[in-house]
Amino acid sequence: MTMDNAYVKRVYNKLTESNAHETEFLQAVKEFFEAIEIVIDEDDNYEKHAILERLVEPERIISFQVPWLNDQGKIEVNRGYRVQFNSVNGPYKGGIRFHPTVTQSVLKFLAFEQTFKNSLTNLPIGGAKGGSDFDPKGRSDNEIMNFCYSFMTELNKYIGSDYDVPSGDIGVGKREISFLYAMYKKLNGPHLGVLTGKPTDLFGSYGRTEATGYGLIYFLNEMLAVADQSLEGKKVIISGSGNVAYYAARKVQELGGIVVSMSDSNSTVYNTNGIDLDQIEILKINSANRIKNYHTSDKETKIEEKSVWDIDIQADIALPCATQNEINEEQAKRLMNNGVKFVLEGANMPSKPEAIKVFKEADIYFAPGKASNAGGVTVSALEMSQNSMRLQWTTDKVDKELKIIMQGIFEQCVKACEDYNLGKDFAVAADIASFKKIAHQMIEMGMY
Ligand code: NDP
Ligand code: 2IT
Repeated sequence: MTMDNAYVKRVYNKLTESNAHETEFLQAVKEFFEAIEIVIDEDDNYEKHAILERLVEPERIISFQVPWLNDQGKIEVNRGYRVQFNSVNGPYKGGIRFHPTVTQSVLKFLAFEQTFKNSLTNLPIGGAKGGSDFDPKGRSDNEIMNFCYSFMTELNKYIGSDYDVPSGDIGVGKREISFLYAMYKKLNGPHLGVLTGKPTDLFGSYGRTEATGYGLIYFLNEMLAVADQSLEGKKVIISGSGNVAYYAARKVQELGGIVVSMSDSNSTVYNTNGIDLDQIEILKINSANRIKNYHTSDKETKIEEKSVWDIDIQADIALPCATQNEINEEQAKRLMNNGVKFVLEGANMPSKPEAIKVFKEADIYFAPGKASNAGGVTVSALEMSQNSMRLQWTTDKVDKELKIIMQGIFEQCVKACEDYNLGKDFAVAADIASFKKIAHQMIEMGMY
């Protein structure tokens, strides 16, 4: 795709000048602008109301120092951020990531995408993301606690249960959310809804931990149905072995699919007859454990110190669930050669633009993260509702709501495909459907 519309081109060129080093952010905006150009062409009101200029500028970025004490009694210092990108659709909402690759550019791309993802859920949540370049790997519980307390000592000034509600992302699960929540409470008194993804005994929502992975598979089910197929007997490549990957894998298996691979940043375990998810669970419980320690006596199970995308595995479906830009052009071609017909993004922006081009040329089914991984933030928003109502729904009720919302997102994509003659280009469809909603809200509110 190209950028032909003069307004779109002008805003993008200006953005590249003012954000020259923010490569991930520019990548996300470029992909989005190319997709929505067709809508901008239809109506000059978007330009009149400066919609694009306002959409690419975060409403606020908070950047702060995080000093903390390690187990050797030494002070370490990291950088913390919260990017409050867009509140048109409600209170800022989005995860917190702890990973050494976190930069302002990464968080801006994630918060930008979150704005549109959250709009697709039809729940009242705006877009945000936060995090730190802190590396939790190899740190003790005590160090994690010290870090989280210090992070929240500063962040607490800028968030609130009706204002900005963080949750988890890479490197941030229930343990970290509990520590963050504890410090928020200490400083501000009890505010149940200020973080989501809490453990259920702290009134987190049942089903939040599983939600992103399960939601991804509910979305997959809708896609398979359109193609007159089902998960039964399908071979599924999954990357990553964290929160999203693991629960996606469990749901695949529950619905009769065969998980043929999982990975971490060092290694991949694979077997075309299926891998043992109980082994992955054991590795997950001890976070210091790695895929290379996967225990098996099955001669056909192989473990290699390679990315899953660099290994030839015959499969029907691929679910990238690790991190951004994990699939390049060559790796996308390998997937096509190995028979993959469905690629659904569990991670945020895991496919490079060149990889997406390969998928589109091969005319396979492709679902962009902002549609297919929206299950996590969906149940986060349901956790906000439950906390406001001072009650807790059953797992079953949450799961039913999640399914309905994932189906709703799928239908919005199908409708945009029909309205704009997009074939099955769900990547463009998700951008168009969410853009039109947010732009309309902005125009209704005037300059906002
Ligand atoms: P976790 O921290 O639970 O797991 C991350 C997994 O991805 C680990 O297996 C990790 O391996 C691997 N990984 C991380 N970084 C890299 C890298 N640079 N190269 C290769 N592998 C890597 O995170 P989540 O499962 O929560 O998140 C995974 C993806 O899903 C992210 O893109 C996140 O933004 C997205 N997402 C998460 C949601 C949630 O609710 N948690 C909701 C929607 C999207 P290792 O242990 O070796 O680092
Ligand atoms: O990328 C995402 O959607 C998340 N990490 C979940 C955000 C949330 O607020 O639950």
